[in-house]
Amino acid sequence: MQRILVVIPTYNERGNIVRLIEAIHRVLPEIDVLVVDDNSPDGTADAVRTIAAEDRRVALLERAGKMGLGTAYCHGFSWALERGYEIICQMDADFSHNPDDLPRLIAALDGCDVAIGSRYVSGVNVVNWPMSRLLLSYAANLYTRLITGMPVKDATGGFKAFRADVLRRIDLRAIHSNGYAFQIEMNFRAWRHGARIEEVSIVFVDRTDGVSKMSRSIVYEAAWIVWKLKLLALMGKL
Ligand SMILES: Nc1nc2c(ncn2[C@@H]2O[C@H](COP(=O)(O)OP(=O)(O)O)[C@@H](O)[C@H]2O)c(=O)[nH]1
Ligand SMILES: [Mg+2]
Repeated sequence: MQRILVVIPTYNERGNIVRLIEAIHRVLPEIDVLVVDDNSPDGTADAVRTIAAEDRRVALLERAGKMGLGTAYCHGFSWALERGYEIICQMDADFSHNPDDLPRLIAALDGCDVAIGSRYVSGVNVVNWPMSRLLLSYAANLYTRLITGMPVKDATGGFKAFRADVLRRIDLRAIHSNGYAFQIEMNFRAWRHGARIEEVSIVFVDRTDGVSKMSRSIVYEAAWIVWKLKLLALMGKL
């Protein structure tokens, strides 16, 4: 049995996180869960701490304040590597990513190094997003593919599974991006390191509890990161 960890970043997810951890363990009882919370004002960390005190499969990493999704993941990934996990998954706390899809994502790693839960591998599998947000996401992915040449249809999604080796090869301390840019950067760096990437079809459902932390600056950051990555690659620095 491989040691598997799911990393979940949280900011004000009190209405979701406990139910999500329970749902994950209903599907995969042997999996461990790490929540990386940025001192959420709604007390998300308190809720997780209560579970972690009784359940050895659950751990909490607390940071002093909202420092962004990307660095939260990098902290979580480093934590996982230090503890010898062999497979590291990532997912949002808001049920946009269905825990029932985790087994398929993990199973895909039998034939690849990074498994990406993909909304666009078979048509468009997004439920309850406003058309404007869907178009933005779809266009962002076209743009990313065009500029970087990376053969990934859903490069901005946040539901993924990595073999630990891939994360070990990536310099996590060099990553400063957040939001969509972070997802693109991780895929790009893994791809440049020769990782085999596979997309697994998933359905993404918009959150029903809590609010999105999506902002204009996250979009600008993603638009810029593809050029930065391409330039770094051309200069032989990636
Ligand atoms: N630790 C941490 N988690 C964050 C931060 N920003 C967003 N998240 C979490 O990242 C996940 C995705 O964020 P979300 O707002 O749902 O983005 P969206 O799905 O693109 O609208 C959720 O689990 C959030 O709680 C942050 O600054 N720090
Ligand atoms: Mg969300």
